[in-house]
This record gives sequence, C-alpha cells and structure tokens, in this order.
Amino acid sequence: MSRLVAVSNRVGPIRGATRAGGLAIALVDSLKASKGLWFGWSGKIAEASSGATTERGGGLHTLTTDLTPQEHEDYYNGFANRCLWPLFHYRIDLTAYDRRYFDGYRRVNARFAQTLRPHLLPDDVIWVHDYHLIPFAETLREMGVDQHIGFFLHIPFPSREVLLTLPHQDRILQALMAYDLLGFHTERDCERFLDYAVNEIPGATLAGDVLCALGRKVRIKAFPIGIDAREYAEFVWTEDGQRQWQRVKTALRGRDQIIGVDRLDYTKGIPQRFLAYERLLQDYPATRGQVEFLQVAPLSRETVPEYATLRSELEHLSARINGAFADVDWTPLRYINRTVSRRGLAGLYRASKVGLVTPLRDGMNLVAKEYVAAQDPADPGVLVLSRFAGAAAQMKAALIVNPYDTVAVAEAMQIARHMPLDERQRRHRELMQGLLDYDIRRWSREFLGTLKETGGHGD
Ligand code: ADQ
Repeated sequence: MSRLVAVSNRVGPIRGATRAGGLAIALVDSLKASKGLWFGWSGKIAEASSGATTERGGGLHTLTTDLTPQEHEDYYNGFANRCLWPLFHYRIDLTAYDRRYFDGYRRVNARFAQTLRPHLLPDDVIWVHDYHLIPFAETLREMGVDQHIGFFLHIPFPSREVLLTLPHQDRILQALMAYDLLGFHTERDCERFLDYAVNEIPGATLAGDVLCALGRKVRIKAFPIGIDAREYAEFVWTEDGQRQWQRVKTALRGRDQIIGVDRLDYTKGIPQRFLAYERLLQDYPATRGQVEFLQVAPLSRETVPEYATLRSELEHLSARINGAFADVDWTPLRYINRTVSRRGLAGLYRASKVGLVTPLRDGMNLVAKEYVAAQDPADPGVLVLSRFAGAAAQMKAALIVNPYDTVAVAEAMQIARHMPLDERQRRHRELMQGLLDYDIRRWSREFLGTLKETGGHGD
C-alpha cells in the first residue's frame, strides 16, 4: 500500500481547532491507514525560518515549518488571502494584486516543496490542498519528483474572464499542469477550468477528462466534499448539543428561529442576508415578535483590512435592524462573533426552523450539510440555500435562492416557515440521503483512488 502524504496550508485541524471539521478527520483517517505524513505550515510566525519539525503521536506523523513575518505577509495574508481568495470568489474589486505578494507566494511554495523533498518515498501518493499551494507540485517536479501528485481546490474555480484579470495568471495555469489530478467541488468548476485551460494554452487538447498541455496529462474531475452526516446527527445528543438546544428553546418561547452560521467573510453574503431579514420584517408585519434571526459569525483573517470593514458594516446593520424593530420582550436579530463548538452548533441548528445559507460564492459550503444532518427527521427545519454555493448542485431539495435578491430571500424564509410537514419531511429525506450517499470518507476515498490510477512515475 502506498503512503499518503497530505500537504495543506495548516496541519491539524485545518481551519482552527474548535472548527476542526470533517476534512481534518477524513485526512487523519486516510493518513493513519497508510502510516502517512501530513506536511504544512505550523501556524507559527518566527523571525528566522527554523527548518522543519517532525512529530509523531496518535498514529499520526506530521512535518511542519514556521513562516517568517515577511512570508506570512506576502504569501498568506497577501497573495493567498488578498488576491486569490477574492478573485476566485469573483471579487475583482477586492483583489489586491502586488508583485511582491506573488513573488513571496512562489518563494514560500518552493521552500515548502524543498522542505518536504527529503522526506518523500518512491511510492508516495501526494495530495495537495487548496489555493495557498497551487505552485507546490511545480517545484517538486523540477526536483525530479515523479510520484502521483493530486490537487484539490476547496474554493470555486472562477470563469476565464475573471481569471484573466490576474497579472501572471498564466503562471498559475502552468503550475496546475504539474499535477496528475485536479479535483474540484462541482462539474461547473471543472468546466470553467477546462474552458480557461483549453483556450489559454496553445495546443491544449482534451480527451475525455484528461487535459493534454505543456507536455503533460492532467485528469480533471469533480469530487463534491461531504460531511460525516451520521456522526453529525449524533452531535445533537451530546452534552454540548443538548445544552445549546435547550438554551435556545427556552429563550425562543415558541418563536421560530432562523439561523446563519459562517466565518465572518465577505463571500458569505452576511450583509445581504441581514437586509433580506429586514425585508421580511418590513414586508410581512405578522412576523414581528414571531421570528428571531441568530447569526453566528466568528471573526476570521482579522489582519486583512476588508474583514474589518465587513465587521463594522454588520455591526451597523444589526444595530439598525434591532433599533427599528425590537420590543421590550423581543430582539429580532442576535449577532454573535463567538465561536461555538461543533457539537454545540448541532444543537443550535436543531433548534432552528430555517437554515439560511446564502453565500455570494462558495466552493461547497458545509454549513448547509450540517444544518440538514442536525434536523429531526420527523419534524425537520427547511434549508434556504444560495444558488452560488457549490452545495446547490447536489442539494436540489433545498429552497434555492439568489442571495442578491433580498425580496426573494425574504419570501423564501416565509415559505420555509409555513411549509407543510409532509413537504418538509420529503425534502429532508432526499437531502439526508444525498449526504449519506456521498460522505466525507467517500470523498477522500474517491479522490485518492482516482489519483492512484492517474499519472505518476512520469506517465
Ligand atoms: P469555509 O469557507 O471555511 O471552507 P464551510 O464549508 O462552510 O466554509 O466550512 C466551515 C466549517 O466551519 C463548517 O464545518 C462549520 O461548521 C464551521 N463553522 C463555521 N462557522 C462557525 C461558527 N460560527 N462556529 C463554529 N464553527 C463554525 C472552505 C470553502 C468551502 C468548502 C470548505 C471545504 O470556502 O466552500 O465547503 O472549504 O472544502
């Protein structure tokens, strides 16, 4: 059995300990099964880059390296989060391209690849994750590494026209061609990538799902990430899950709760969601005193200026809505920046009649899946889901909305609140079946299975 080497920006719980989601769990499972190695940034910033640290424990072998303050600024804050993140989410207006960021991004990727190189074994299968690490394989190939290397993009792949606005976008494309397998969340992402590659690389050809260009063959395939739905449903019954559920039920006193849960990020459409809720209270006066909207949005990427702007915008909007509609015994909107534990979150979802998941763009969106998994099958809540989340391609039994259309989103909240029980059950059954059919373990199994049968050793 070949060994898995996973490479991601952060090692361990991929996006923060309390939010350690299914992805970390799926990777850990596969890593343990193959006695694999997990490599990436330690999460620490140190004045001088100190080589790499190896740790073994709990059946896991990790290799991590620190970033210098300059690397952190150029690679992580700069090119990854101020350039690729907004651009890939169609926010050309927020894309802060800077040649210094781009150089730093390439330098860190090259250094990471050089750090990993001596630890590689001939039969390793290497799985690189996400937009921070696009050029990683290119350096490995330059150093003669011919093992199977796959890349999975967790965010959307944008349309060609959007990508062409990025200076040096051709370097990004060239870097992607160093992989054997490129995985995206949806078929649409694959189509957008192929449209870009076939039209921008002279002589590129496509045979089935294999792109031939720049002297290489790369397979392109959709792997829609899932969650461990069965385990997630159990979270409701844990101590934390029960505590949060009961707290909310008591506070609601029979009112309907609408819930939004996101990292505080401009891609998640939180201001538009607040406006849609304001619209609901304006257009349907009977909802006043009868509904409450809970938005849980822990701060993220606080050192990136656009996130501070978003934070003040939301504080302003929530104050405006509560100022206009609140009564002595009713707070229409509760907006909290605290992180809730994964189990506690399941309790909050369970207590909510409507799950409002309305990103302006999202690779997949796991909150939509978690909300469904946490529902009571006998009396489930209704998911209102943005058509621009990758999840919408699979979760067709949700109420699909355009998040920019605040009137329509307000209307969808009303439809959801008043939906007959049999229709809620039918939609929930269909959604839950989808989650069980393609869960997080199937996602990693299929990616790795495809990678093993694709490329490698100079094929
Ligand atoms: P994210 O942009 O982080 O992930 P998402 O898919 O919704 O978005 O995952 C967030 C995770 O964090 C979920 O497991 C959720 O429960 C948790 N979380 C969010 N808000 C929280 C809160 N307030 N308290 C506690 N936990 C919270 C990126 C892409 C997505 C893609 C994933 C996985 O942007 O599109 O689905 O990677 O590929």
